[in-house]
Amino acid sequence: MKHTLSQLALFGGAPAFAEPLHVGRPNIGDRARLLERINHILDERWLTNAGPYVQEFEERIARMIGVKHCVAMCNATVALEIAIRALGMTGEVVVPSMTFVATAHALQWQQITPVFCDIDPDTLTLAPRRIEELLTPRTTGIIGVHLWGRACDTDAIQSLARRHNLRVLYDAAHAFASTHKGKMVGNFGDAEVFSFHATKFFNTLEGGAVVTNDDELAAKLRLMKNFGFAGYDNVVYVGTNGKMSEVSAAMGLTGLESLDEFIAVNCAHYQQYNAELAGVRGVRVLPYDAGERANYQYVVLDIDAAETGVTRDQLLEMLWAENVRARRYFFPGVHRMEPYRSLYPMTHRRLPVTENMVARVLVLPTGTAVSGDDIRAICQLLRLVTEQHTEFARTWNERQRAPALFSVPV
Ligand code: T4K
Repeated sequence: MKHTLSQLALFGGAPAFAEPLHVGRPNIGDRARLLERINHILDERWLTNAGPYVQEFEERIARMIGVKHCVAMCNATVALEIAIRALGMTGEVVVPSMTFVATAHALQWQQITPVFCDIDPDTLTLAPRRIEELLTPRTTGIIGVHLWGRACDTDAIQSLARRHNLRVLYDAAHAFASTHKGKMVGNFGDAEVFSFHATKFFNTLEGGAVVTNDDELAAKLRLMKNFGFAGYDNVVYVGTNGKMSEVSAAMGLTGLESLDEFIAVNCAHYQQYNAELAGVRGVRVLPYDAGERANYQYVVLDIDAAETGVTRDQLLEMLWAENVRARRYFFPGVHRMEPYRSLYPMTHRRLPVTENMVARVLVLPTGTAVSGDDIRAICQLLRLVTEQHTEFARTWNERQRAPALFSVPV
């Protein structure tokens, strides 16, 4: 535990952690059970192409979510691309900029214009009243992102979509196993996409899925993720290769057996962060809706620099020096990344809430690789710096004039 500013690694002290503490450290389920499944895959010599584990995985997910169809894929980015195409989205699609770049890339990759829409300051998801003013005759759909597991305003988006005859897809990469309005996420819009990437609280190494209650759409998705094959030698669509492998499905089936445990650990960590940071001025842990079931996979701080006396980026740099690899998801906003900032250079003008939030958020490590002691030490660092912010700022400025001991590789 550090109690004085001179102990900070930024100012010459030893880092609080000997090894880097990551935000996206994977949760690993029962290793013996996983290896047993992998051995079975090798024994059977059935490695991919809708093998038995993928089928079982899809059935398990569909049952758990309460949807008619789960189509497992190789990752969520390809799943988004395929869902966008299967839904017939073309022209322009409204999407938030406060998201991982993959949401917009999945559109641009298919020559569809992502029309960036601002977010609601409370939910940080698409602001429905901002969507309407962006609609043009070329608009064919809306992609909402359930950011950090908090669901979009699905009612407002649905009624807007109905009025304007638009398709609705949700990027639910962060919201697996969460509920919204008492229903499992996966049941909203025309379809929803999950990510099971290594950094998600539940992973299939790489992986993703599209879930839907639409039979016709599901059939199309299945064809499209398998080159458009409707049977041997019979291709009926232009398709791609979006298939999940058997090893990924084995990882998924094994992880599902520990899902409740992963969520319980995330929830305990989230509560500990909340308790330890209570009373730290200008630092707010973004809340989860207590009335819903959440996966608690992201611990996101909202830093009000006017209150803390230090900026989000100063806190980030301080933490990295201590070997805490906190992240600024999703700085600087997709609209400020290429190719979007060159293609649509004025977009930032209509995204004031997004522009404000990307400068304030800080995502902290959680998951089964993080301990209660780790969290206590991280919170103590934040408390120390914010309580002594005047002295911190003075030492920081002196350090700026001296050769840097450490800098965040951004
Ligand atoms: N939509 C949304 C809203 C998303 O957030 C994402 C992905 C997608 C769509 C697309 O889903 P996928 O196509 O990936 O299924 C990471 C993940 O790669 C990405 O999946 C995720 N969102 C995003 C939020 O985070 P990076 O560029 O930050 O990854 P990276 O390599 O910096 O890893 C993050 C941290 O995790 C590092 O501190 C290291 C640690 N890590 C990472 C890996 C891969 C580990 O400890 N072990 C590992 O195996 O994007």
